[in-house]
Amino acid sequence: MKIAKVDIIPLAIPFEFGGKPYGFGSHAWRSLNTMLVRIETDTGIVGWGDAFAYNSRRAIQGILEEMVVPMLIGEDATDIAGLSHRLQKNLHLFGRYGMIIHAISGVDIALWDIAGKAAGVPVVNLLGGCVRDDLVGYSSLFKYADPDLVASKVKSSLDEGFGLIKLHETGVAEVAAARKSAGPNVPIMVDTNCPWTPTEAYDMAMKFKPYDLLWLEEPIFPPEDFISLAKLRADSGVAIAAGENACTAFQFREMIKAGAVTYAQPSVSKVGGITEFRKISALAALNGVQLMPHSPYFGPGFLATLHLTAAEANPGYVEWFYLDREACLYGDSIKPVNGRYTVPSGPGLGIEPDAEVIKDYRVKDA
Ligand code: SMN
Ligand code: MG
Repeated sequence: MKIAKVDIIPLAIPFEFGGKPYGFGSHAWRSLNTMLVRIETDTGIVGWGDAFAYNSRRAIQGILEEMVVPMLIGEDATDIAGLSHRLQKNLHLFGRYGMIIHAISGVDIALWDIAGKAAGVPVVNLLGGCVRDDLVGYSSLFKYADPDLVASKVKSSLDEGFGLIKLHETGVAEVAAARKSAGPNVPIMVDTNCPWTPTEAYDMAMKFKPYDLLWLEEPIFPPEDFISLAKLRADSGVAIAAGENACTAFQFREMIKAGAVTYAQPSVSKVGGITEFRKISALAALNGVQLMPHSPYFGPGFLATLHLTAAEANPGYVEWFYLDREACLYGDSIKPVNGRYTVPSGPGLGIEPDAEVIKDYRVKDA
């Protein structure tokens, strides 16, 4: 079964979150960028993947179209590990940790979708797991930098049935407001996106202590300063989560070896796809580290995360980005019910993307 055709399809789906727009990169995020990778085989099977693209749409599209796709045509679609290895090896000069691996992630996810479809089973079955309906989700709030808004989003998340909440805040007042709104028993996580020096991070970890966080996420810049993260974790006694900015199992090996994390957060659309994610899963299990997948996505990468998590002996909590999207590739079918997800049971990733949504939200300038 050979790869016959590859299409790179950029989507931008507007969203609302009820706060002041912000984002990493050159402009505030007002739409969810999804870089779809559609791979078709010579037997007519179509697989879908996506590469991380939130504020890097044109760059990731360029990498895929100019550097990756030409290497795929005519390759054996069933040789997923081999292909991933060859792409990584051939492109290593252009950066091991970043957009090259994000691009390869999209290809890898699509190939796993094809593998499941060729076998007639959901990807979770290929990974040794089962279709299930009890994966626990958490509500991942956007950044509001406003205690009242944070309190109200915590409340609406709980009203919708979520049992755990993650904030994207750096202020003590916002964290305090969330705890007050949630009450003492709801686990709260705080994601800071790498703002602080090690000393500042320690100071903030101490200030957050009274609010009893399940984890503090990415408190230190740069994210690969695993030694400082490990020291913070040991000195503060606070559980640390990180990993969404790490790529490949090799970087997770360093992170885990350093003792940097209580929770490792591989992002399937960034780490190198399902192939690398599985290696990270094994590494984490061998070292007593709990996986907590990073998945603020609504495309194939999100489905891949459900399949991967359902194949874990101790599944982590699956992130649900708490915002209102104008449309979704999979309609409402992936939305958690009472804070829980069902793993799609169809072959491959289990659900096909909606052709109308692709037509309506395809970026025309690309
Ligand atoms: C995050 C990162 C990138 C895009 C959206 C959200 C955030 C998370 O760090 O963990 O959800
Ligand atoms: Mg994060």
